[in-house]
Amino acid sequence: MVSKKSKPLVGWVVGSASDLPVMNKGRAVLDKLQIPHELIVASAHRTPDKVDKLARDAEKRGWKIIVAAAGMANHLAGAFAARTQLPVIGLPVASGSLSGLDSLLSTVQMPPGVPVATVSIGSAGGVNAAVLAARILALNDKALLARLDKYVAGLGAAVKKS
Ligand code: RP5
Repeated sequence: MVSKKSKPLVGWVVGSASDLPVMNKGRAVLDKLQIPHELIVASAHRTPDKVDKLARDAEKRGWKIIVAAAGMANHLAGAFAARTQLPVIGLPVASGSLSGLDSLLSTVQMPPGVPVATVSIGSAGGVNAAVLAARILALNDKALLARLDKYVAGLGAAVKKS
């Protein structure tokens, strides 16, 4: 995304193609902030070898942060956090009969030493995953910090209008 030449700074992995619509708002924020990213479908349980390879190649691909989004008791974010020292943001998706509670718990309840920064369930969480990724990247990127400030100021303006 952003430019075909720029390496993706964020690897956004989803557990199933059926989860893709929930990702749109968050990915739109990354686009707005001009953060190059790539979207990949991979499941910790159904394509474990693909997840393993992605995690091990993450830094080679240019990724600085991983967003892992999936529904049910998915363990996708934890599978990445177990294999790389990159920060992992977990995004629970409400795709099962427990409306995302299963996903939330399997994402957030990590054992000590293997953190997953977990955001809220669904598209609002997707937006927060993108903004959190931007905040981490902005630690070393003043231009991005300026874009982030502008984005946050826009949020305030939206509240005033309503
Ligand atoms: C999870 O199982 C996926 O992330 C998805 O949310 C859920 C159902 O997957 P599909 O049956 O739609 O592929 O692993």
